[in-house]
Amino acid sequence: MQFRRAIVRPPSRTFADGLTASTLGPPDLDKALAQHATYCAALERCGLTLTHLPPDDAFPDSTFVEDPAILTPKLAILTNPGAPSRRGEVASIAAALPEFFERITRIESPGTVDGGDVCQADEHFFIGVSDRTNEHGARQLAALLAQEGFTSSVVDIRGSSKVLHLKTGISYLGERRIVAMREIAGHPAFRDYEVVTIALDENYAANLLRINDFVILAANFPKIAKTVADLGHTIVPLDMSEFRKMDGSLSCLSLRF
Ligand code: CIR
Repeated sequence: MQFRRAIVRPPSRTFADGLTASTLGPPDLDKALAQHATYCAALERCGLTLTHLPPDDAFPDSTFVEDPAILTPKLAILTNPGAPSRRGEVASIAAALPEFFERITRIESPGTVDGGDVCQADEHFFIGVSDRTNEHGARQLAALLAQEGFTSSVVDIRGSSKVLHLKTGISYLGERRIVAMREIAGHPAFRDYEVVTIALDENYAANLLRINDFVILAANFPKIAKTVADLGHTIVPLDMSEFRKMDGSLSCLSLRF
């Protein structure tokens, strides 16, 4: 998959009021802004042209722009986020998309979907059913993707306490390889793929970003960094400490297309 663009939005002054189950303490906004700027520079290094949306104090989690939309080459799908406090984030993402997409549709209630539950692996999409994405939403999304020529399969992660979204626990590395936390690595949906299992003490690094010729990885996870480098990838490590405090990871911070 080649990506050319991404949409990003920096954390706002209300960032620390967002949803989180983490026990790592409150985030430092200045540090988060610096980490976000470094993240944007890394996307540019991977060859992407960025669209910067302004920070939005009304929505503390709005820096996690991945969740309100799912982008395919021809169709943009606005989601209906599972957390009520995040539903209002969809409007400003919707306003940013017509510049790039002729066809835009949406997930309708009672279906809910968070973009973080949707993992694209070339022509196939894994759709996580989670505390945020319900079965109704997953079915709507699968039908929309099928119309675009994509296959999909559902991965139910509701029993996985450590996994907020499917992509908290897996990433697609390209070349039919999936990186996965141990607790979901054996899921039958992945049986036709090579699965690289993350060491338990590196679970946070399961969310990585393959962008064109690069792999962006959370910094300080040496085992997965070595594995990915040994597979021939050029690694871009990024300090994600402040976003991790708000249950955020690398993929959440951009919409890539
Ligand atoms: C939330 O709980 O919704 C945010 N604090 C974190 C969202 C992370 N997004 C993602 O994994 N795609």
